[in-house]
Amino acid sequence: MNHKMPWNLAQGTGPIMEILAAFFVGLCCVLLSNGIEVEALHNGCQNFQSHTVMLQEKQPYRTSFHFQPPENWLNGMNRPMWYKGVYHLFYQYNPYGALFGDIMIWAHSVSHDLINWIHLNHALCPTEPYDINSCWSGSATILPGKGPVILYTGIDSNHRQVQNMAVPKNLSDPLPEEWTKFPQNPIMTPPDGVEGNNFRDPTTAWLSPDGKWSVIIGSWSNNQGMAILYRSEDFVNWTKYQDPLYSTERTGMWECPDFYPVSVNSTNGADTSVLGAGFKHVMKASFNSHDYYLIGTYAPGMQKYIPDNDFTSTSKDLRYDYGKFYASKTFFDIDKNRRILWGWVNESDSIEDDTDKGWSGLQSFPRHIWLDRSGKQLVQWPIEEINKLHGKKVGFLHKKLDSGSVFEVQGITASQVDVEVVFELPELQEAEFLNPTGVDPQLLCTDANASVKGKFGPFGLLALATKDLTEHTAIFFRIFKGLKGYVILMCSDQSRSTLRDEVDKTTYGAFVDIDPRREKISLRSLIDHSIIESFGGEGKACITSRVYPKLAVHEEAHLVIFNNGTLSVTISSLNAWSMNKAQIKHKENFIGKASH
Ligand code: DQQ
Repeated sequence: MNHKMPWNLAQGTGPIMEILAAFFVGLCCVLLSNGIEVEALHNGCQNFQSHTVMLQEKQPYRTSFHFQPPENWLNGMNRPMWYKGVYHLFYQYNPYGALFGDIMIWAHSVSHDLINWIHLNHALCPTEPYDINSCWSGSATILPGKGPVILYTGIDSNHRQVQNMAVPKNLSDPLPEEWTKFPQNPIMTPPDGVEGNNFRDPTTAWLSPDGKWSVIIGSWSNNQGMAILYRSEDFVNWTKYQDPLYSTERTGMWECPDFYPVSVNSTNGADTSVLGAGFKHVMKASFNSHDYYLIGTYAPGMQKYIPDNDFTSTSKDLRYDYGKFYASKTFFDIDKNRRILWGWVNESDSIEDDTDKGWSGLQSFPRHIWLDRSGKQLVQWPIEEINKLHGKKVGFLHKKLDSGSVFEVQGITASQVDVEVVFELPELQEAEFLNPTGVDPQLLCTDANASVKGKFGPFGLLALATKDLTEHTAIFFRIFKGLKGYVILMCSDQSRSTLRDEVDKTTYGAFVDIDPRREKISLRSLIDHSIIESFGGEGKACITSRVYPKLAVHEEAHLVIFNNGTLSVTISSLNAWSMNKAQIKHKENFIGKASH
């Protein structure tokens, strides 16, 4: 059924942009001139304000430079965007408590630099039959020459997942804080064969060469995870395409899909609609608690995505992060010509402790993401703006780490630090043999934790460690000779991260696709009180963990380098920066610098 538009189309026909112009202008005018004041003047979020909790001063697990709301539960991201000189972060939020809630809303924060943030009023809250039971995830699309449109999943009065649309109430506002829901919502309802609880999380839309917009919705149907494709000429009336853009029997239900081009020969990003020989396409899906991705080719003529390699349901499948990282989204930062990835990093603590501390969930540090030169995987690296928070630096070059050595990196605030260490391995040929075929790196790291001696490794960092090392999180490498070259194993071992028992201490692991004969074995870790984000091989493998030391907090935390292998390794360089605290405040502190 075609939605009846409550406004006249712009004079002089054609095409899409005029229809869209009419949508924006018309929607605001109709709503305002019709005097639907509740809709026009409020977004209903005034009824969903949090009961402000005074969090205990100096909580040991609050972060200093990772984004988190002042209190309560945060989960998966809604697509971030850059608009009129300001970065916008929308996220899933329970305004009423520290656990996932029956009523979820879109919270909204803004930033000039992706580091310091201002919390604005909530953007979308359940008010209408089509979203009365929650406003779940979705994405923003910036319509060229027009402005942002949000597509989001509403949980309707029948508890069905439906897709809805919203636009800024005031398009001239450089910080669109109030969002107006489209009166004809929902614009998509679960199609035949798709259950009402398996139809969610619209992506940013892209414009195809035939002039139509496309968007995908995460789903599960006929035992297949899938990206259901919808197409539209006017961004208002959407038609389901006969086949999904991609589907597979080797995954669960797809949450928060993401689909975007990556350049084959540069680290630059590209707008979601970009096509051409110089680009591959990434398809990402969140399922089974992890964010998996494929690299492949998008054939817009056939409306098909053709991955270079399919999912396998094994540990060989590519993941953004091999630790705790879920429901992520990317966006194209047109200002700096890069694509940025953010993920939700959930707690590993007990429900009782989450409730007591009054909050749950963080955003990862924003990561610049691009296609590796090999074309086989993505690479991620903390955005350069992190330098703004760098405080005192310590560093050294060429230090030999004999077997059994342990030494402290002194002079930094070890509970909030950015550290990068590069290792050299003399006598590489001495490495033990490992046939990696069919080996799950996480199991390998679990079976041989940091206390188990090898030849080359374990060596690496002990983060958030007590002086006597009773508590520590070990992020380390083991190097093996493989069938063809070398095998680099990277582990994050949480088993001794805290003396507390009730915490999930799962160990994580990944193989890092580097050749130590030619490439550096490097490890960078962003350590921030209860989160450690680690980047191995200059961002080829990432592992994020949540840890809750009992003793190694604030000034009692230490950063230590260790080598528990029988062979010595050399640190070719180490640099560590104490991190300053990011400013994350409420909106009265925002000094608008947005451009019009
Ligand atoms: N969380 C949202 C859903 C999404 C899931 C609800 C991802 O839209 O599928 O808060 O964590």
